[in-house]
Amino acid sequence: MRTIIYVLLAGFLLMTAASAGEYQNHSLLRVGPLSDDLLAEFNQRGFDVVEELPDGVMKVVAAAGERDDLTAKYGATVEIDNLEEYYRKGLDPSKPMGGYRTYSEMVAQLIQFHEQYPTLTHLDTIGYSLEDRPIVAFKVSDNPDVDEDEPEVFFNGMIHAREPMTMEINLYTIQYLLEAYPYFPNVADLVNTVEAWFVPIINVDGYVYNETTNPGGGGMWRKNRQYNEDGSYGIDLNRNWSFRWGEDEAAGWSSDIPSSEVFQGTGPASEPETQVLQDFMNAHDFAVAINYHAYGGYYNIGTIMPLVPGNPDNRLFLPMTDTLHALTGYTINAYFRPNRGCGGSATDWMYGEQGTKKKTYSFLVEVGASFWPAAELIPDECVRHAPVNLYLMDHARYLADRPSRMVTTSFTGVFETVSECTPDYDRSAVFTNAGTEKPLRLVVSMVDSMAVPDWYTIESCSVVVNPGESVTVPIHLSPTDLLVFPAYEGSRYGVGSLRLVASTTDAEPVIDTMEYQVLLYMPVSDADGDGLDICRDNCPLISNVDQADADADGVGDVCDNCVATANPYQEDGDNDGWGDWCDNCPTVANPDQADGDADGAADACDNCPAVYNPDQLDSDGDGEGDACEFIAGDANGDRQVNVGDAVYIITYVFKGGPAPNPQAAGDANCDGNVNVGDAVYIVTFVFKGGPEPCYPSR
Ligand SMILES: [Ca+2]
Ligand SMILES: [Ca+2]
Ligand SMILES: [Ca+2]
Ligand SMILES: [Ca+2]
Ligand SMILES: [Zn+2]
Repeated sequence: MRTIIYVLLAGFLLMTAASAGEYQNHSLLRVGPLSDDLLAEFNQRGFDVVEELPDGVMKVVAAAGERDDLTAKYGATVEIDNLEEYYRKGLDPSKPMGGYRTYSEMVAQLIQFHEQYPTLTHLDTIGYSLEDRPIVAFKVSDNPDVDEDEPEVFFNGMIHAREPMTMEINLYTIQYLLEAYPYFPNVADLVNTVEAWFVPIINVDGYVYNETTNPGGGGMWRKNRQYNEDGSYGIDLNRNWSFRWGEDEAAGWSSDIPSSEVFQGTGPASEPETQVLQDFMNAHDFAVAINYHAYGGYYNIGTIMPLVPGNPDNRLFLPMTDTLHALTGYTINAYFRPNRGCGGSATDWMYGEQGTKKKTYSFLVEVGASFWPAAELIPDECVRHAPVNLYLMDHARYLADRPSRMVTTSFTGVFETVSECTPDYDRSAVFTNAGTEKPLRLVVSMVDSMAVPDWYTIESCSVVVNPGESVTVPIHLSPTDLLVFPAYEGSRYGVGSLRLVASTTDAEPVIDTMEYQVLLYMPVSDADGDGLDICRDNCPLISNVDQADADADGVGDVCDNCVATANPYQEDGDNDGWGDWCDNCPTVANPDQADGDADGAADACDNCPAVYNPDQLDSDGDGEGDACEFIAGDANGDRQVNVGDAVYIITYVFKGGPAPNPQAAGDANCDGNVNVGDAVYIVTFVFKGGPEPCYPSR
């Protein structure tokens, strides 16, 4: 497999130029508000609306072929004429793709991960694009070559070719899981009990096209590279899936006009990329999926099915969206474009298609604020989304046995955030058996991974609830022994779950069981295993049983960046590991704190690092200390050469007076020593017209 990929990659590097096609740039236009008639026509035409402002104004990313239509028919004004140029200017010109990985580099990275972690990873070509490039999927789990009976989660990016940050987020999460595995038991537990699959780039042809037309990054091609019958190129792969394909065409979210940025294709799953992904998901049992897009800063849980009033799955979606919002601050667009569906979208197919596979609780996220943010922003963006991916993996464990159909009941009461170090937690949950004809048995229990014996007490943990009746379940939780994984590295918070199960009391199959997830934010318990829970540990991630804190600033010595100086906030402006309050050079990173001449001025800050000059005098203000700019013969350092220097030398040599500083300043005749000869030389210079000190040797 590996060899095949290498060979294929080599081939593509040669192929790309030939497959480029006619290149056209994209523009950002401002449209509207439009009259109802014009809006209907606009929707029918199908444009890529990237932003909708409250007053009916829309921002549209348009291909060159659409621009004239938009300005002539809909009165659009051009905000950014050449988006490719606009984005390229924000990228580092010295780096290919502005610092984002290319398709080939992405594959090479996955190969490298696999070589480094063969027992935790599996690399698979799940199919081929229109132009015959491998669509590569990557699995992270224990026993990676076996399809174990474990919940599966699907992550992907770049179904749209101009959203490279989404590939980077996929790669970062893979890397995090693999690197954290040996160190964080909770991450290891996730990897061992869940099968995480990643397809960092779905639309490989589109991205390679952008690599070809805009090798410095900023390429704005979105669709795949299908040649359409009207001579245009490309089908929007996120309108081509076979759930409600083309159904909302008139509403404008997808289009049957080939040149449109949201062209749905000639039929459901007409494109090889779509077929590959649908086949892949049908062959697996993904409980949860998240589809990464850029940009916007929000989640979208599908446009047609979820969260329609009365959908019993709302109670499963809502706590998940609450958590996503809590982890990133992104908003939830449950009703994005209420009057327009998103026919043929991946997110809708994943959840809505329940015949060829079980339903997948699927999310779309629009990350960041740009198609091509500067590459320096990649790490922050990746770190922002990793906790979401970990959470979804964790949560998939409770959805793996999801029922294929739901009965109508309701459950209220314990959805909330618990603040840091809350000592105890008393809440109640109300369960109502509404709309069913059967008595239900309500069982409240911890999910398996949380089964710490004295973690909670629950009364009435198994009760029968008749149709139309409600019961109140008191719940007492103590955070002392919570077993949760940190929301992010070093976080004091974690995400835990409580499962309440209502099942029928007769012998019906388990398929009529209902499960409820209750998400609790709790302080992580003794993360470093030193026996002190996190609310009390003065160094929560490093084991320190003695809790020593010499300067009593609340930060344990093993964590303290100024062990002997009270600095509770641990400021470290130059980020060199030494707190500002004890850093011997707080403005320049100098982790070694070296001070070679032992004058108290660290070498990194010293204006004369090889000469002892605690006063750091710099009379001419040129940054070089006076001690380094000495005048030959100026033994006493008063910036003049006169008889006083001769006296100074005599005093030094014969009477144990202070040495010239630097020594060389006293060496008036430049013979390498300071002795009486230097005093004589100075006297001869001052009174008898002798040569200048060190003249002519310097
Ligand atoms: Ca500790
Ligand atoms: Ca301190
Ligand atoms: Ca410092
Ligand atoms: Ca010095
Ligand atoms: Zn997208």
